[in-house]
Amino acid sequence: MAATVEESKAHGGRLVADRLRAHGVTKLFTLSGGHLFSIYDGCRAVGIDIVDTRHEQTAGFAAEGWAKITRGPGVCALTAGPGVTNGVSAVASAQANGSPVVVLGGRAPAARWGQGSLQEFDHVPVLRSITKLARTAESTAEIPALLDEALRVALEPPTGPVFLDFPLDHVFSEAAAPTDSEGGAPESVPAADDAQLARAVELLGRAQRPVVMAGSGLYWAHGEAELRALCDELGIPVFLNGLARGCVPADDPAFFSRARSSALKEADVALVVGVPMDFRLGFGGAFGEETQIVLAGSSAPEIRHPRAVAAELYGYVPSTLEALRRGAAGGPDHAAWLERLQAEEDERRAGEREDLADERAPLHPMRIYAELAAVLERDAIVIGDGGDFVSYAGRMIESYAPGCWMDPGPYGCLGAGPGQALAAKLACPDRQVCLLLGDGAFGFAGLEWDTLVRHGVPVVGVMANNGIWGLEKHPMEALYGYSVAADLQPGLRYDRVVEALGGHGALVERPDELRPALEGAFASGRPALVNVITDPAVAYPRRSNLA
Ligand SMILES: Cc1ncc(C[n+]2csc(CCOP(=O)(O)OP(=O)(O)O)c2C)c(N)n1
Ligand SMILES: [Mg+2]
Repeated sequence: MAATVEESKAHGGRLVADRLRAHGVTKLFTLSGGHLFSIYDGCRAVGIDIVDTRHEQTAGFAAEGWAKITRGPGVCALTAGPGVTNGVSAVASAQANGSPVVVLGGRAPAARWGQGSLQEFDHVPVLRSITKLARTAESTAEIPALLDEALRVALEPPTGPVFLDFPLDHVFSEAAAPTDSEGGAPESVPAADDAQLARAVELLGRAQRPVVMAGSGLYWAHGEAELRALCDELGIPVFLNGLARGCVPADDPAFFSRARSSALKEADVALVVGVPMDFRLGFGGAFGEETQIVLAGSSAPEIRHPRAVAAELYGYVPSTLEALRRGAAGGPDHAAWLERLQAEEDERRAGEREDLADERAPLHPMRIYAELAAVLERDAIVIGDGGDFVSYAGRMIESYAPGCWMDPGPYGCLGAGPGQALAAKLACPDRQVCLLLGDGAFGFAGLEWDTLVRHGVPVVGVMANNGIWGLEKHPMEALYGYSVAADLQPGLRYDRVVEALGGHGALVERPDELRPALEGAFASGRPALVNVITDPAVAYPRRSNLA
């Protein structure tokens, strides 16, 4: 007797959840809305955890945090209209960071489109400019294929966010469920061009003063082992920014940070891996005029080169780096160059000691980093959300493994921290997750301590509470001699806010109170905030604020 396979049917939300599950998704970050109910029902049925936040921006930033920590897709579901528009900053941030975030939107019913349904808004034109793909499901039946395509596109280099929305009528209706359960893998990345590679090998092999500058693209391409081998074996000093921090551990002999500006200026050859020549590299001006630039990445940068480059290596980054290591071996000795940079590195670090030991009350923000260094474990995940306080963190926090440092990235959106911390701790429950916060930054998403409490996620927040929007107040005063819109309430008890939300709070007014407060916060096993009152007179020494 011939077997007849009875086609199974499922509602649109279940079809969404099935495809997410097939691609290994285990968490859905969201804030409730009726347009999403069938997606929740589907997730519940297939065992995807639903993590609900207090604002859609946090659901978006949590999805991005998940993507950053796991290097897999981070998924959020935002309800129709205001839910989606509330998530827009997080999506723009994911776009700037190359984070493979999958945003699922509710949508007013297709059958009544244009007649003014509740929360009717055409998201796609808004989202198209900040995603790799933005589409509306035109029927229930096309949902599985649409999900597969979206996930593939998000993960293909250059990785980045995608958006799908689901009209209420389609997502609540039924269609045939595909029988296969395979998640479609992204296409494999081709190798870099041979001629360009030969040119790069020749340049690097002859370089007297080479440097490597690597950024987020290295991390997304899983190139850390090959980068480290290249730098260690060839004796090339390496500087890291963005998500590349930790890809070469801070105690590796090739790792440098303080000597960056002179190293990049004096380098004869700079290998620039997975980082655009944007404002962080002075639009290319961070390198010397004579520096020959070799660009490497999974794909060509989206912004045009601000200066001429000597070779361009676009393709599978690990094999590019390995080919460079093999090809450029046996070149000039770089010992003198490394020594010269090490001397500068040591001198600059010595210059920080005074601030690290500063005894003032309210505290110098640098003192917080001295105490934190003693409390943080080697694999702690540290997240920055704020202005000056986070600039100090960028300098002072050492990362020893990939994915240990998160900040908003070049889009610089305050309020990203709590969502990223929520996701990081859910992804890595056994590791410390420390959220460094400005008092200003707290205002954007501070209520998410409720989310952390409800979901039992013991993130430890450490706030530098200077009572001002420090990164704006000091520059405005320098420019105009006065400042407006730059003051907050001094000494505000944000720790009590966190206590009221069900977390652990501590107030620190003097340096000697800090260490026990930090230890107590980590030991509490609860979402915590250590509210450190810091000196508003201290401004981060920076050259430029906006460029
Ligand atoms: C969403 C958003 N709004 C405004 C800004 C501009 N901005 C950048 S840093 C900063 C000050 C942050 O103050 P705080 O978090 O208290 O840190 P501090 O500089 O005082 O250490 C502001 C307002 C921004 N980057 N993002
Ligand atoms: Mg502040």
